[in-house]
Amino acid sequence: MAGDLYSRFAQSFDRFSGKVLVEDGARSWTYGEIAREAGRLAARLQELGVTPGERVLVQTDKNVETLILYFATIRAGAIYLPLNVDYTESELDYFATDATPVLAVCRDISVDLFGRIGGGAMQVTTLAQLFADLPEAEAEPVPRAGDDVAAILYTSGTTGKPKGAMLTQDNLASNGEMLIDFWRFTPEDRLIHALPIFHVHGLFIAVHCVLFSGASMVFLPKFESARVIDLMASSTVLMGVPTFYIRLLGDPVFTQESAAHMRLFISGSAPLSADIHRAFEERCGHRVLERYGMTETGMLTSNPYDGERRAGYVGPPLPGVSLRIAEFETGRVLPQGEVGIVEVKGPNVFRGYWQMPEKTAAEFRPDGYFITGDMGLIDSDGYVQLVGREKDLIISGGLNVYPAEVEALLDDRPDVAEAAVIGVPHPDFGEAVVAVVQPAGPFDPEAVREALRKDLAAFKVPKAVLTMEALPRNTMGKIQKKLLRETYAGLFGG
Ligand code: MLC
Ligand code: AMP
Repeated sequence: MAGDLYSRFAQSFDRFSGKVLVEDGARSWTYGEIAREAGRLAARLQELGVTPGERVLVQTDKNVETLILYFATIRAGAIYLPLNVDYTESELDYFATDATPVLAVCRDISVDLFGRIGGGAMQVTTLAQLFADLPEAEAEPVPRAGDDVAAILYTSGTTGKPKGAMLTQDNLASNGEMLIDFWRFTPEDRLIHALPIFHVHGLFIAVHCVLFSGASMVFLPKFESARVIDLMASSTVLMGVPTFYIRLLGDPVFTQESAAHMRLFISGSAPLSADIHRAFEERCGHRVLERYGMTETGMLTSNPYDGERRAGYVGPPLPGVSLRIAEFETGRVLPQGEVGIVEVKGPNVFRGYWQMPEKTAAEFRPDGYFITGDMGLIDSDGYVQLVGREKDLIISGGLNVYPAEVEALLDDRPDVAEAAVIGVPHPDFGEAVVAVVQPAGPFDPEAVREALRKDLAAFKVPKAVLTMEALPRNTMGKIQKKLLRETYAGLFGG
């Protein structure tokens, strides 16, 4: 197995040197050009004191320079730490303080903010500054061991603060290598890249499938259905979250003809409803290939390329992934067909949470299986069906929101006696974040939403804040979130 991630990058950079790797609206870059820029940028990172194992924090817009920065960071042997551009100052301060990066690369408008956070210990720069007068001489790739950390991606938790998932060189290299075979990527492919590049899906899954196979991609700043439909005539693959497919179906311009040149539509990061799956096939003749993964593990299961792509199922475990269903409380492995917690093991499973050995230990079974927090079953054909989550988590448009984080901010307010944050069905985002509040006096829901915006990224801010005289509780005094979810299921039209 590849082991060292940059060696795997370099293999493609050399082999496909003259071929286009990426294009945006303005220009295209060949594999060779990207490799050369990554080599020069790695030299710049070294000039700035970035040494192997140091963290490079990145909060920039989606563009090709950021992609080169990712390659350069790996080439320099450092750890890439990408962050959602939506994060607020308090969220960023936590990440910077926890990860102690040596360098932060941010947008021009955030330079002052970055100077204030993380104890002021890191150097702060922008893409423009980094790329100005790059050294001519490229840095030599720094060799790394397979279990050295290549990237840290923060995921929140049901309790407490976000945790930095440490993904190793081999986690990323092995998952990418397996996927290009499984999904049949070739140098003839052209991927429509409309996902953000601060998550596993857009950064590792999409980019590595293209890079490892010698394919090319069109980098879009964000998903816009009209642009995506336009590009289908000259592209072959779209990778996205269910909201992409919902929005394509909402666009009457999208027809069988629009999709005639495409070979594959992949969906993941959130459940794709069987209805959307069927409606998509009816509209354009393609059966979406749904797969399942996590930040901590990369890709875990996938519907088959050739066999039956079953609506409402995430498919069998991918090659190299061991997946079992167990009883959550005891870890007892359950027989086929029974619903339990999904547990996984394989070369794709992360090394642990950054500086949180206890939290890491709590999420692995003694025999090394990682407890995903997802509930599911394996059917008689070996297909995995996810039926819910043990973890209290809302997935909105493919982005995770942990109710506990929003509830903590609400509960701190003097006008709130108690709050429960739930996910309710939403026609565009799949699930939407909703807060149900028991007020402690005069209460203005819009003012509350505005206040939350200061501390929370926009996607975490409840789309609705509702009030109740008293939150429903069970006999143990616990808030009955299930009942709340049922009560408000029709809030956004079901
Ligand atoms: C944006 N908003 C969202 C949102 N995205 N709200 C809830 N959920 C979301 N996902 C906010 C905006 O800030 C704005 O708020 C309002 O909602 C309307 O935004 P929009 O213009 O409609 O959103 P848009 O920019 O079009 O983005 C929607 C989206 C995007 C679905 C295209 O969120 C997206 O690309 N999601 C993909 C996320 C992803 O890559 N997940 C993979 C995680 S990895 P306001 O208040 O300003 O109006 C993983 C592992 C795996 O899960 O298995 O893949
Ligand atoms: P993240 O922490 O962003 O990596 O989110 C991972 C979670 O997304 C998983 O634990 C699942 O709950 C969910 N997820 C990913 N893919 C799918 C899918 N195809 N269907 C249902 N849930 C999914």
